[in-house]
Amino acid sequence: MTLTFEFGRQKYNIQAEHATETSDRLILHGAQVHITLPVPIRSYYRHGWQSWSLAAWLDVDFQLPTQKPSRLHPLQIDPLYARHPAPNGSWLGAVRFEGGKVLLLGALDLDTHVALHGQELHGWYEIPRMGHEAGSWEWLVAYGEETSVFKRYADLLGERLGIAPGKPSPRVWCSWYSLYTSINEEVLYRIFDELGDLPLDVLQVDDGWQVSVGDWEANRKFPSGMHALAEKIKSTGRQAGLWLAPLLGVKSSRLFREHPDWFLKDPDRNFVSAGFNWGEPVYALDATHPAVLDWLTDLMKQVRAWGFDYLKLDFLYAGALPGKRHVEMPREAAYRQGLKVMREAMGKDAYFLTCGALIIPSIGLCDALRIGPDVAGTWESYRDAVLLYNPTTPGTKNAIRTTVNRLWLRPLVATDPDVAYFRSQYISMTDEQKRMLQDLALVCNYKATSDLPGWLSADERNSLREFLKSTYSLQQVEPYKFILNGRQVDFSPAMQLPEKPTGLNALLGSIVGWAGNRGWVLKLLNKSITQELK
Ligand code: 9PG
Repeated sequence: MTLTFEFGRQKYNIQAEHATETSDRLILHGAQVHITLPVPIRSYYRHGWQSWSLAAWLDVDFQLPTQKPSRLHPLQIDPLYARHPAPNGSWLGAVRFEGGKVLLLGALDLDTHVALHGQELHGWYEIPRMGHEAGSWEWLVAYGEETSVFKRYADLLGERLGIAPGKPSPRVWCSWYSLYTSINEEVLYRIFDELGDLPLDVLQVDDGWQVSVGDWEANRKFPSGMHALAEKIKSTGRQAGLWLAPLLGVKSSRLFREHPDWFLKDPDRNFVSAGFNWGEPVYALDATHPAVLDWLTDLMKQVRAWGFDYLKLDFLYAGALPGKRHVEMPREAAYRQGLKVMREAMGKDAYFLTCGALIIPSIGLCDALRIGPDVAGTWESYRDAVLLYNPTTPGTKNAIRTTVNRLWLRPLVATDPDVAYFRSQYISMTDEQKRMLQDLALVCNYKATSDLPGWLSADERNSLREFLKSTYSLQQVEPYKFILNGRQVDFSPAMQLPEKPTGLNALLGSIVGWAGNRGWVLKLLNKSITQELK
């Protein structure tokens, strides 16, 4: 039915099954809702599906490109909507009018999507739930200042999904953004010693320790084993952290060879692609399969028994890819069930960081959530920003843009902006750019670095120490501007989006996009990334 509501002295026509209104909020009910916007809009807030997907305010005439190469879609966006013709996003959407006021349409449950069709916001539940009464499909409509509108949405999400227990955010050293997969026992043990008395709480071993993606055992580079690795970390007075991608498997893994039936397939019985990484295609476990849930439980218990108390579970989007599941259920509900099982198995006292993770469906189950793409030693790359105009690839500008546009999640979960850099070696960012990333860590209250002690000058080591020790007062003055300890911090320089290439760049972009779909090219790129800083 069509209902009429007034916001900012304008009448809005809304189609929904019904609505309930209180003084500060309007809740719509319906598997499909439509809001006709009576005044011109200036920009649209699109909210990406998983950690690395773009969250940003887009000018109304800005067309987000279909990302290239398409083989990497699962790593960057919700692949189901990769070619959706209208501006769209997961769970919520918002518009900003001339004058600055914002109207937000936000789902209060999973498996939901919002798109903007001209002057109409459309929200829908992907699969009307079995066993759900019509009318329990809920949406918040909120109008007003941007920060207050998003706060109202966060509050309601917290009521429904729960909020993180609010453990103090640990200060983390993570091996990825210096060593990438080139880690080994000897190198790490030396670094752990060299970190000396820097005020760090967790030393987290990232990708590179495992036999294979799917086979989560120490590889030959860790002859003393995982228990010894955790012990070594703990002997320095810190907690041991470990990275895993528990919902992924590559075909060359023992896991895949022994249990191909555990992997997600499409209705034509082909394995569903979870993207391409580590030089090969990657596939997704079906987290509705009881044997998979048992296996995940055992894996989490094993990692805890080795002595790791901080778990960075990565590439989690794999648990929600479209496909035909062992138990038929909406894909994000399946994701949440998988996450819940892993959380229970690791125990509440473990610190649980989700990464490559669906944003809203992770709320209430983890302690911290990565809310942007990976940072890198570069601000942006010619290939990704100019040729491919891709806003989701690893790079500091992309990371800051999406992270800042997701700061409204702070009341719900610890928000991880990825690591900050203090080194000047093996990096091509200006001091201002490095500073922006450090400031973002303070705004997020999540401090991490990957810098190797041997790469830091005495001054840089001192700056890192001060950063780790610092306490601060924070005041938000505009969506992208803060006062941090009396100093103004402005993230606007990271907000601009890559532009559509023209001329030669457009031609080169098509070639690179095409080439990027060939496995051998991606394999070469993967190699160059991991060898970049050796
Ligand atoms: C380890 C890394 C680090 C990092 C994670 C994740 O191909 N990709 O698009 C792609 C995106 C992110 C990514 C790797 C590949 O990084 O965010 O912190 O743990 O995995 O492999």
